[in-house]
Amino acid sequence: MINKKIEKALNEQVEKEGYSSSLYLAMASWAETKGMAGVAQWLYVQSDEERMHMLKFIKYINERGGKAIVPAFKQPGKENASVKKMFEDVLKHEQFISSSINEIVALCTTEKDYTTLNWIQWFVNEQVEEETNATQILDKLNLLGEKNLYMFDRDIMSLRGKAAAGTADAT
Ligand code: OFO
Repeated sequence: MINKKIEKALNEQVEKEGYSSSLYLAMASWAETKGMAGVAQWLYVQSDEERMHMLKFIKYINERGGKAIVPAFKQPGKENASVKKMFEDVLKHEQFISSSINEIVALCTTEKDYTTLNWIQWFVNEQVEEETNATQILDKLNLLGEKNLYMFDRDIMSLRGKAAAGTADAT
């Protein structure tokens, strides 16, 4: 059974993962309207993956005798200044999520909740991958330069299979 402090922290993470899903969905939709099918596809898959992360938290809270709360999610921005700025925002957001997961790890230690500590390791590893993916995409953008967005869009399309596999892992 999880204690109230852990339950609260996990429920806060439900909100953060759900917001991540909305954020990437909004970015996907924006990219689609700009004709960037590859970027949009990558972000749509990413949004699905975040929804799976949210579900993992919801199910774990309930399984451990807590009560998962599905909150209202704040509305993400509608516009992005550029593709590069958008992926910089993705990386920044993932760094924020990593620090949030690390705070839960620290809380599990102080609360001596070794079951949740063990369970959350999946997310610790997942965050390494999330930050690496965003960094690699920014590296590609820097290599190609923003003038070569068509090539970048084609290239990111080839990452779709890998991202989709990540979604399957999250179930
Ligand atoms: Fe759920 O990993 Fe991104 O936010």
